[in-house]
Amino acid sequence: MCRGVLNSMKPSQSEKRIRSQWDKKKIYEPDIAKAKRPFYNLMMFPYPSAEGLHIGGVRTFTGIDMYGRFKRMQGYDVFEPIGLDGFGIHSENYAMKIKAHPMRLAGKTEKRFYEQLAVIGNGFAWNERLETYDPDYYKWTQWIFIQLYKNGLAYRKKALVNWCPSCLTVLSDEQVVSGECERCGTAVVKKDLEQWFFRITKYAERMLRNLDTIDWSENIKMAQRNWIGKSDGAEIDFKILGAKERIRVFTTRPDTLFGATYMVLAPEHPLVSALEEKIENRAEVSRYVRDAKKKSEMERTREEKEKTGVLLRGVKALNPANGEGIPVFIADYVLAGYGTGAIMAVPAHDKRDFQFANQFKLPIRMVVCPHYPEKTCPVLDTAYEGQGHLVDSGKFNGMKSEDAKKEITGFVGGTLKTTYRLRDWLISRQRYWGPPIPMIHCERCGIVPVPEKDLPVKLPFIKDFQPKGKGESPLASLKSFYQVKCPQCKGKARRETDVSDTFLDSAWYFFRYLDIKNKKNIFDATRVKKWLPVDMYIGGAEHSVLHLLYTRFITMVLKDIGLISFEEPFKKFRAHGLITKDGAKMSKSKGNVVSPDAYFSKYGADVMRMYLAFLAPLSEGGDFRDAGISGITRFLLRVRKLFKTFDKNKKSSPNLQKVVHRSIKKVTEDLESLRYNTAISQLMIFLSEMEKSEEVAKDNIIIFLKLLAPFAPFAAEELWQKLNGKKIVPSIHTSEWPTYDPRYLEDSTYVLVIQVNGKIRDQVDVPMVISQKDVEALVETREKIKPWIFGKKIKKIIFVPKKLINIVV
Ligand code: ANZ
Ligand code: ZN
Repeated sequence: MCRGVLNSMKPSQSEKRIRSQWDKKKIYEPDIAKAKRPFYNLMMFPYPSAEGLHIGGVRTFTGIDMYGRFKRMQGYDVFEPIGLDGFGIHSENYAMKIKAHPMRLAGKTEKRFYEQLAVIGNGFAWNERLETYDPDYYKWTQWIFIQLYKNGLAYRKKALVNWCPSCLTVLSDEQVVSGECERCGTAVVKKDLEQWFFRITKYAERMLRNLDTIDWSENIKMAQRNWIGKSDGAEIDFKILGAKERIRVFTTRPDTLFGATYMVLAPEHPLVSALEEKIENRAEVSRYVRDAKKKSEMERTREEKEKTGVLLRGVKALNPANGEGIPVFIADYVLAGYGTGAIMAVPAHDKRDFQFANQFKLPIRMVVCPHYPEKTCPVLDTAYEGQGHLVDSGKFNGMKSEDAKKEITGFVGGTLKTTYRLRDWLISRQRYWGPPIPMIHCERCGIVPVPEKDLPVKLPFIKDFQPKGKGESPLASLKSFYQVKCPQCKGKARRETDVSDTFLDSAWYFFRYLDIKNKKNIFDATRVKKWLPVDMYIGGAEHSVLHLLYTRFITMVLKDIGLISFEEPFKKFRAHGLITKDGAKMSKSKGNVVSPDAYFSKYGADVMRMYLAFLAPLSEGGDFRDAGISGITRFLLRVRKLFKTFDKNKKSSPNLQKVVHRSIKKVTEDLESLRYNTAISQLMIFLSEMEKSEEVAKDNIIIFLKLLAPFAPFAAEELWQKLNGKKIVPSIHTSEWPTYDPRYLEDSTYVLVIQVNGKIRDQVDVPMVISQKDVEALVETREKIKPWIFGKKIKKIIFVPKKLINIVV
């Protein structure tokens, strides 16, 4: 009986045929200039390696596509572009690993990537493809660099920077995860180098404030808030006995100043060398400074870590509140790059200081008491970090600690100050595979940007592209590249040889998708105005700081220089979950990475898309098990079987209305909230109900296919076309999304309880919508009720719809 039901073709073959129909009709290419209801549906920029896609990546791609298809059927002009982020250390390291050249490898990777993506059934706007290593693209990445420079947002500075000893390049703070290189996992060390930075800190407050205005996953917003790390406090100067220098500290607790019993400088603090004359134990101090530089920030600030430090013998500071002389240490738990790089230590009220003071036998003086005015404060066995009233603080005794912040700061001539944890974006990389930074160093004119007419500065092919580890890019050994004339004075000059961080490439790509062929401008302003900000953005939570922060920054800069009128790039952002394999994390070292190709060719895109969506809501991960796939395969076979057997002449069937409208509601709502798994469950219920029914009609099938279309776009299209016989009809994917009628959603009857004087005497099935008058008439006819009310005077009738009626006699 199943003959003819099973499609004899391999699924991937019939899918291919349908794909070429779609391409011909261009249903996924919106008219970018003229679209009426634009909807920008975007997945985070992928950076594939030549090994190809990971099944988790495919789940996200198809996941965002389900949303896009849904929106398209709701009448939007959906734009779902695709391209690739191919520059950067990730691709370069992979090239080195397989002993290939990144420039050659890029072509292979690209081809394979697009081939893999072609079969997953996404409604990509293929015509707008872009790759970050294409000179037509990075010309504008370089142009952005120059705009930042011209607006005082790109500068060079010598600083202690993160250095990955394995990638042989500097990294930005964001690329150091738990003290390790985000790309290769090697522990990062500090190096003193002159580098290019972007002044992202100027935007700290705006980036923080705007978070309240965008619809993003809450955990992602939180990660951004923490990373920006706003803190309100004060800067206070401490005199040094017998020296003109002062130690400036940043503190969030100026109210505890009377309890500052010692001070700490970061080992890298400039005062350490400025005070050299006074320091009696110089050898010990320089040894400690040297060791500290080798440690990562993470290592230095770990809370449970035994504190280390060295007393600066011969140096004494004065506590400005009480004039007390206090010792000064260097210790690596104080970081050079935060606040002022120096602290006043208050061991009674700061855990780190408490631990240090105990180890070094320093006085611990409680100055904020939670038990005020009872004078007996307990002996502390840990720091008390909360609020209270001041004690042991001279004329401030008894003041609330919150109020004392401002008072004490004023008393010692300090200034209230807000500090951010965020630091400027280190943008230069001593590597090969990236856009050359478009700057020229001239001995006479200083730094001169490459004139716009000379862009792009093309990345030359260099056979020996390996990083050298000397703090220089391989481009620094190519004379024909770096030897240039100064654009201003025409004198001898040297081209910058560092390349920019790959996160700059991916910080603006969604602008260019709208206008990839534009030779004159970075993009056309009217197109950008029409389509941006992005309506729906989906990507990995691991980029919650890195990519999303940089993108927001670049967008704000583009606004400030007058190119666009908005400053947040993504209206809505949702993070997706991660896929495991048989319960374990998928990783190359475990050898359990699922490559999508074999699966897509064996089962077809419809089955794989649905299987991946069925695992869990998109925001959550799921476990990939081969055994689970057959359930979906069977489901789609049952759909085809039903399609063969239903009565095509039957127009509609009232008995199925309830499940039809319930399904429309459920699938619509679940698609909107990316809970594809439960949408698919509802489709399964819908199908079973139709299988049980004798009277499936054409209308039911139409709605079912439409609801199925985002998930299984090929089967839906094929059956939709068949349904219309020989007639060629527009694609199901541009047909209208069905709407439900709420009347069908409720149960049609309920059990009404009948009481007399509050006692239950009877119950009866009544229609869901029944008036009180009808209920009263009905009750009078009930045999069980008659005796209770017969001949009595009815005083009151209480009717609670959908529940009960109580007759008071
Ligand atoms: C005195 C004090 C007393 C502090 C007290 C805290 C509690 P957040 O909130 O993260 O901004 N600090 C300042 N600069 C530092 C640096 N470069 N490295 C390490 N620690 C530093 O933290 C601000 C607090 O962290 C500052 O306030 C300072 O310690 C410390 F009862 O000053 B506090
Ligand atoms: Zn010059």
